Amino acid sequence: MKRVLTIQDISCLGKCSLTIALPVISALGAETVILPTAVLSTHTMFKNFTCKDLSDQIEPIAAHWKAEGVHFDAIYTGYLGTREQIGQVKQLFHDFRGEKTTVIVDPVMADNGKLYPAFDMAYVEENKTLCAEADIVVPNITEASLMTGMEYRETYGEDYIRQLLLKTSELGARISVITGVSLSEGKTGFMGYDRETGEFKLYQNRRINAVYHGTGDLFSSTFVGELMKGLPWEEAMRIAADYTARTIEVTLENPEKPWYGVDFEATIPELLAMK
Ligand code: PXL
Repeated sequence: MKRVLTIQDISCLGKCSLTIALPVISALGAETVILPTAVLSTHTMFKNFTCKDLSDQIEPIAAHWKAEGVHFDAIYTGYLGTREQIGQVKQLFHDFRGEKTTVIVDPVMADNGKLYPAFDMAYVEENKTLCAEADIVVPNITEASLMTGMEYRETYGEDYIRQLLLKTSELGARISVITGVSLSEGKTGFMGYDRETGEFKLYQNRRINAVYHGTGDLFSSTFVGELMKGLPWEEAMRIAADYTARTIEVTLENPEKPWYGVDFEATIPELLAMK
């Protein structure tokens, strides 16, 4: 069985980061080892959330795993708390990266043109150095524009996304994928670039007009789970895009009108059947 290490916060209530990565990657059939970087009462879109940083646990946990000789097929990072923690995560990459380990970095820090409340430009700079260590990076347009210094645009064409991808790939990862790319009315998806082959891959499916928290984490976690099944990256991404769109659709139909996260629990059976 493939074994994935995922490093991100645990927001106890809120359906994002580890509370998405653990069930989704496990459901897709890979053992999911978690390293919680902080415990929050909720994600940071709630008011008055509590946060306990767990940075001081990272090194002892890693030391124990090293002593146990643990191997990971993939290491996937999402929301991290501080610049110092990014440094610790880079050390983990060095400690646990085997020849066949795929490192996936989702540089979670911003969306819709804005940084999340906890972050500043110094954090962006540090995240660039994390992306440099990855095999695959999956920023959204806001994160890619912040990291490359390119202007953030709400309306754009394929040329802008290609430029953003080329600049993102200069950070160092072999594969760069920009998520939330909408190249025509009513469509959204991703565009990716493989630096070794020079190929661009574009996928667009239906766009559902709703914004929910945690959909980036759902997308990345599904991507990692599908990748571990042995799919080529663009196929794994396509399923992640289809599954995320379907889950948003189902969430919109919920009469309880959830606002803080999506009903991925309801769509996991569909995910398992997706090809
Ligand atoms: O979904 C990204 C995310 C993860 N973790 C925490 C967050 C967010 C987005 O705001 O606040 C704590």
